[in-house]
Amino acid sequence: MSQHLDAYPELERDLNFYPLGVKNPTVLSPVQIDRYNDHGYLFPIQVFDDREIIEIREYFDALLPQALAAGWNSYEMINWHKTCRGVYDVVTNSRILDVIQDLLGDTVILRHSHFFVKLPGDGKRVSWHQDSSYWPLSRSKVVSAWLAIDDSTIENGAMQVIPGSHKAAQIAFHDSEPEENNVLSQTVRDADRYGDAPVSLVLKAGEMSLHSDWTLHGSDVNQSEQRRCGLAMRFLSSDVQAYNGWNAHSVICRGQDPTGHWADHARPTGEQVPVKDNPESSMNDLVDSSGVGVDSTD
Ligand SMILES: O=C(O)CCC(=O)C(=O)O
Repeated sequence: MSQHLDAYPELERDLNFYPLGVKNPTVLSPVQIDRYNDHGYLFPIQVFDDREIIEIREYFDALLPQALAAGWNSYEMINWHKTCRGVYDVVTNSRILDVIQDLLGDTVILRHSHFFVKLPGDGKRVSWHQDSSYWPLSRSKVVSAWLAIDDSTIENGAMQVIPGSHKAAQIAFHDSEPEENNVLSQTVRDADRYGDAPVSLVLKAGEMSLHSDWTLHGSDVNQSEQRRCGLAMRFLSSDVQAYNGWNAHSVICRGQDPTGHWADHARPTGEQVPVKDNPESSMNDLVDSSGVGVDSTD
């Protein structure tokens, strides 16, 4: 399979890495912000206490069977904040937003949300990749928060990152081979060439990690009997522009978008599982994901 350097050459995106951080952070320390910019990730960050995360997990335990019954697989629950009040309430939680605001500034926009649910025995991995490589956005200035809904361990396939890899910005990638069992569709080969030795982001339920959109990351197959559920939330500010309709699923969580470019979905009134074969809800969301179910260059 051939190697690619840019999934959207026609968009002429700004593919540089931009360090983030405000002058007077309120939650993160300046040292933590420097670490994020130097290493391309930060963890663990405590968000929910035991009681709170148990409540969130129970909510998710009830949502997952409904998703599967509606025909979604456990990696396809994308942008459900638009129709499920419980998901919306997590992605707009003020403790998460306080952290993100220390990196992005006063305007915080949730661009999309994505559950990555590794079920025991599902055999799926997430091959080494960079998020910006998939996304038709410019500038590349997105911070991802990954909230552990279950404990995330080495055995159940915790996410791994290559420290410092974000500084290279776009790295060449290949189309994933079927035998990789990749949830997504791009693979960066020999990932450890691009930074320090891989670090496993082992998290307790209720903690989250942050990673830059250029940080090389991935995760191995779940080898345990325990589910590994994480909710990835992608945040940006109004100085980022989306192409191909990727501005349609957002929530303006803090501040304002003077450009009027970003959608601002309201808090859902209840719990509505998206309909799988509805092009309005499903296909846009699939194309809007990190490449789930679409070709490598989507
Ligand atoms: O949950 C995983 O294993 C991978 C998540 C990921 O690729 C991401 O959040 O960008």
